[in-house]
Parts: sequence; C-alpha cells; structure tokens
Amino acid sequence: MIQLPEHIRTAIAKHQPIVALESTVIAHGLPYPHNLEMAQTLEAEVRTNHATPATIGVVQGQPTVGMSTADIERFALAGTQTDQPHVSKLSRRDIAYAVARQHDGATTVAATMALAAMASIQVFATGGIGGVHRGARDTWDISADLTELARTPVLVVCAGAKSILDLPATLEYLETLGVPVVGFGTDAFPAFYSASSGLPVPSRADTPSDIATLWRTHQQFGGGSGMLVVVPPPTDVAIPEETIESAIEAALARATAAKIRGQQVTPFLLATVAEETEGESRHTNMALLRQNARVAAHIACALSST
Ligand code: PSU
Ligand code: MN
Repeated sequence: MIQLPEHIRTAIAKHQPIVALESTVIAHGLPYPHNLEMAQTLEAEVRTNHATPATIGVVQGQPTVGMSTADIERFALAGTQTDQPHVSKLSRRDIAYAVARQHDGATTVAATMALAAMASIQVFATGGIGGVHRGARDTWDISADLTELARTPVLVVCAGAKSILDLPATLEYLETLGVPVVGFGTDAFPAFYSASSGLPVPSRADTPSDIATLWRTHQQFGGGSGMLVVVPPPTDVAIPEETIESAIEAALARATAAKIRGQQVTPFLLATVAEETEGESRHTNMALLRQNARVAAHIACALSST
C-alpha cells in the first residue's frame, strides 16, 4: 500500500492541483546541504504557485507519496557520514526489493512516475531525465526513465537532459517509444544547462493551458504513455554548451577510467561534472529545478480548472 498523508489524500480526492517531486535528486543528485535546501525550496515553490507538493520515495519500506520533512532530511543526509542510514537509488524494478527488505530508497524519474501514477497524480517536476548514454551501442546503458515514459501516464516537466547523454539518440528513442516531447515556449530540446542542444522538438506549446489541452488529448490517443514537457533553463543562469562540454568530456573520461557501471554511472557523472565546474553548474541546476516546479504547478492548476 502507498502511504499518503491526509492532506495529499484530500487534494487527490478533490482533484486539486498536485505536483510530484522525486527523491533521487535529493539523495544522489546534489550534495548536502544544497540538496536539503533544494528539496524545501521546490516544495515551497509549488505551494506559492497554488499546488500541493508531494515528494516521493520509499521510506523504511513504505512507498510514500508526500514525504515528511524528517524523511526528506534523512534522505538529504544519506551518505554524508558513515553513521547516516543508507538510501538506495530506486528505479522501477528496484521498488519491490526496497519494500520487501524495508529499506529507504530514493526514487528516480522512472520510479517516481510509477508511484505518482498509482496515487493518481498526473504532473511531476524534475531537473533532467535519464536517457541513452553515449556509447550505448556497446554498454546498452539506456535509462529506465525512457521506458517508464512509454508506459506510465504522467506528464514530466524537465529541462531536457544533460549532454552527458547522447541527446540525438535519446530523442530518437522517445519517438520509438511513442512519447511526445513538447517544448514549453521553445522549438529546441534544452540540454539542461544550456537553452538548446541544437536539436528541434517535434511540438511546442506556450502556455500552461495549452499544455493541459495537449495532455488531455494525449490521454485519449497516447495509449497510456507519459509526456515530456521541456523547459529551457532561465536565461540569466544558462551555460553555453561549449563551456559545459569540456567538463562533461572530463567526467566521461574519469567514469571510464574508474570502470563505473550500471546504476552508479549517472550519479558519478553528475557529481564529477559538478566538481569540474565548481559552483556555476550547481547554481544553474538549482535555478532550473525551481523554474520547473513553478511551471509544473501552473500546468497542474490549468488541469484542475478544466
Ligand atoms: N539527470 C540529472 N539529474 C538527476 C538525474 C538524472 O540531470 O538527478 C537522476 C534522476 O533521478 C533520473 C536518474 O531519473 O538520475 C536516472 O538514472 P539512470 O541514468 O541510472 O536511469
Ligand atoms: Mn543506466
């Protein structure tokens, strides 16, 4: 059974606007104390924009939609010291194991979508999604976030994906899986830190109510898949692609040298890119997360009022 605090249960029953938030970005995506500050800022941003935030994770074996402040704090502290509890990274396939073993687990985009859908929450805000990794022809490393988008009806608001990934292949794969990619006020697929990856998006919408209309229509014709809404990072914090590329190249080389594999690849690359760019990339990361939470709240409000 999914744990739902009373205020979330009520919001769902009354069809009020709710925005799901993931916990992997807290436990494995950003360092302490920035992660804790970010988790609190995102919830506040959703509330300011008239929606209810629901941070999702598996808390001591309980799949939880609407983590408490204390749970979020524990997840943020995970891994900072040896006496802090371990919080695993959970994709869709890992949920059952964490539940059965009563572990703490931070949910990725894939697992957050799965639990959000089970709770009838339709809108989810994150930073960047996982995708097809560079070198996937040899490693077969393709994030389960993509296959989850293919089978779970949740609208995911993000800033595209980091170019630690093969972005052209990621967009091709989303097309294969039948997942619409909608640019929010843009014709280009954002590359997380940069406003454009140079790749076009197949569709565009400029207002939350237009996104809401597209989503409603997709629910009729999409065969149960999700939808990706991509928002470029705020212009004052965007980093040019040329600047971030050298940090990404360095991170990829370090991952290969250290023989990083499987679930560890993405957290390793995220931490190494942050180390290579010190400061600047984290500032962008936090600003775009906040913007995405705001856009998601506006979309959730538009959906509730139609
Ligand atoms: N990309 C980012 N920031 C993140 C992640 C990806 O720019 O925090 C996290 C998300 O939780 C995403 C997960 O769902 O990493 C993908 O991991 P993998 O590539 O192992 O599927
Ligand atoms: Mn992977």
